[in-house]
Amino acid sequence: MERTLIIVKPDAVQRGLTGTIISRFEARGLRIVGMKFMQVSRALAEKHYAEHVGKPFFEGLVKYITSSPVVVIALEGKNAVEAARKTIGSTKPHEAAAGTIRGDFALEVGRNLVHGSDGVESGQREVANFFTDAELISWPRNTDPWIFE
Ligand code: DAT
Ligand code: MG
Repeated sequence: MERTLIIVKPDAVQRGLTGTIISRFEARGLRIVGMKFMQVSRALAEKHYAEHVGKPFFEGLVKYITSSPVVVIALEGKNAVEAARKTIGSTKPHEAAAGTIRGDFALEVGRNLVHGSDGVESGQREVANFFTDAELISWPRNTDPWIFE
């Protein structure tokens, strides 16, 4: 089973969209294996967004993600990475399809509400950046046979 890191970003928490966003992933069938409310430090933000160091939007991105608390969630499931990305929608919310989180609730790239890992390797790496092993729980969910074949 793949794992992906979801971050309910500061704008989503401030706007009271945390529950709405979590419910989209829950309803999709992805299984929560870790979740916490936290303030992202500058060091963790720089590690998480290392691939964007040097880009013109990097400083704004770090400021945004560290500006206010977030909710981080580790999700598990078959094809969890791609499924979560599709539920989130395009990076630029004005281009995101209606029905996606960004397409329904956001307009600007710098206020795009939610992060989702972009690959199987980055999913593993990002979950490990935000959660200790003890904070991740593998559990058999009673509905799994009705969601996974
Ligand atoms: P995503 O968050 O969809 O995975 P990404 O990894 O390419 O997108 O970029 C990370 C974040 O950086 C993205 O959520 C918003 C910001 N960002 C990306 N491209 C940008 C751009 N061209 N201008 C401003 N911010 C940008
Ligand atoms: Mg990305």
